[in-house]
Amino acid sequence: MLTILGRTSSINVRKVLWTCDELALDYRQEMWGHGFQETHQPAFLALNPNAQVPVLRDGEFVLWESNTICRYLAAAGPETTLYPQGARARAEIERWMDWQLGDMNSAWRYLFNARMRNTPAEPDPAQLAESEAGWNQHLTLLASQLAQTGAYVTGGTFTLADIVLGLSVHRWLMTPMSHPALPAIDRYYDLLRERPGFARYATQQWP
Ligand SMILES: N[C@@H](CCC(=O)N[C@@H](CS)C(=O)NCC(=O)O)C(=O)O
Repeated sequence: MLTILGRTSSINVRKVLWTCDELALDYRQEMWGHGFQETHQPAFLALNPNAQVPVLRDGEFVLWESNTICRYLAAAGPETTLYPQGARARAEIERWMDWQLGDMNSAWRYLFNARMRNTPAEPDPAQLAESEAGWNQHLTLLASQLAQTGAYVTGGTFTLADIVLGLSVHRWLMTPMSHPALPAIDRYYDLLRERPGFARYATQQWP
């Protein structure tokens, strides 16, 4: 039995939960992280020295980093369209997943934390403007990719890249800031809304 350690309110935990739903995997969940069990306890640090959620346990095997966990889950079972075999097909999906984690996340952090978490309580206007511009620039780039594919991030098929970027798009739309008109993002959002996993892990509120 798989165990997912992490609170459902975390966007990175939701990626993993949504992936499990798409793959119809059984799992048990332990609530760790802000508002739940404290991740700086030795028992948790032994699993993830970063003190962050999510963590996956698959028997003796322990894994942290949300996007890596999603890829592991999809690669460990029979082949699916979420993460098809083949170096190039996988690289296209992985590129967008890496971009989400390594690039887009850095852009939104200051603005999101200030507006949604009140940290810092008195944000610096220049840093807010920089974060907003950077976040919008990433969404504009994503929109131009979606305009080319006409559907999902890597083409006509829903993949792991859409799980991680779908949650990011939802966060962008829900954050109070200026949003440039990006019809390809609106169309993408409508497409994602048809999926039960999106309704469950993006639009539904979790404690
Ligand atoms: N790069 C890591 C980032 C994980 C991360 O930032 N987790 C946050 C929640 S989204 C966390 O553990 N926060 C501390 C807490 O909830 O106690 C990943 O993608 O798994």
